Amino acid sequence: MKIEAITLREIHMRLKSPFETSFGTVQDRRVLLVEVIADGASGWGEVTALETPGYNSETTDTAWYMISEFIAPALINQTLREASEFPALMSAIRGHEMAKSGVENAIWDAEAQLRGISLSEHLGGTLEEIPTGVSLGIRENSRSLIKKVAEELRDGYQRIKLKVKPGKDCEFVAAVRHEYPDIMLSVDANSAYALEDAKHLKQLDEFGLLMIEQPLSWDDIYTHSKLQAQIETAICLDECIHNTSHAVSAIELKACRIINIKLGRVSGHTEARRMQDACRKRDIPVWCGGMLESGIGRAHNIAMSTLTGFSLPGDVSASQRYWTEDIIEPEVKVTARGTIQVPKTPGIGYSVKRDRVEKLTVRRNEWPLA
Ligand code: OSB
Ligand code: MG
Repeated sequence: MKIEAITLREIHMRLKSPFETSFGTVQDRRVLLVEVIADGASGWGEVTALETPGYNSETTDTAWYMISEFIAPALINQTLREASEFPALMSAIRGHEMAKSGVENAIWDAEAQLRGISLSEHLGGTLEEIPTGVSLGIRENSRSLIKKVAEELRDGYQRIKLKVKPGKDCEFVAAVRHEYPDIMLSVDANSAYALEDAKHLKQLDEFGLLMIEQPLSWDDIYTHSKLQAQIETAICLDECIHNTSHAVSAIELKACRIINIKLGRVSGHTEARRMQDACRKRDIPVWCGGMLESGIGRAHNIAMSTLTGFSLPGDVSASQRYWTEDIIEPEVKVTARGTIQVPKTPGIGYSVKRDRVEKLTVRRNEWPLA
């Protein structure tokens, strides 16, 4: 596969409503899209970095810089035997997983199209529909949260995840659990607590949560092992896990019992596939996390979620939950039983609305350089 052209663009999209986490609130998304032309096929990828470095150290602007200065120049005109060779080609560039992932995933899309198969099949996925859940931002009070949970359950979602932070945690969880004693429920703290909060977090044990996601520091696996020893609720790691070696370390340290895999955080499909396999062999369930993606990132998440390690519902929900109009067609829809049907057409299986992308574009870089 010869990499003949690369286009990097920034598009602006406004979320239907603000999304609040323990590290801040986002509504106006600055999303980077990558289009790669390989042997004449056009593949698309999305960089899932946020606008600010509150989730991880990358941002829209650091990814723009890394792709423009290092990743695209190292890739253009190269010939790859397979998309899975991309990480080796980028091994001289440390970190910047989300920047790399946006580019690598575009190559996977192009490669699946060249083979005439869906990206899901190309990755080795087997599920024809994937179970899905939702992630609910922090709310003003538990009454409005319960109302939101009711809507999502009505739409069929199989698992509800509540964002929490100190001062907006146990009381909110207790209220939702009281209203819905039997739903699959979890919480996500995005690193808002410290080990000293162990006693406080232990109060969550009585609510029968599926998991508590990333309670402690974004870059500290070891301290999570100390917390996991003190609470019954399963810890799920998100922010801490950037590659399979991190995942194996966390499992062996007993720092978590579940892992969230995000394509961007782990640098793309090649590493995500390796990670889910390593977790499956160790009986650690994984699920697909979300980063408020546009349809392109969402389509990649759906394809990845068809791999056998993904045994829990992910944060992959309908386009309409986020956007008044998505940039792909058809938009991502969720069935009444809380699943997404996996497309069977070649590549990511959704078509990119080029006109709409063009309208939303605020800047662009192209290779080969003119
Ligand atoms: O921690 O999973 C997270 C959104 C932005 C940053 C981090 C996270 C999230 C979500 C939303 O939980 C997932 C989604 O619906 O895309
Ligand atoms: Mg998370």
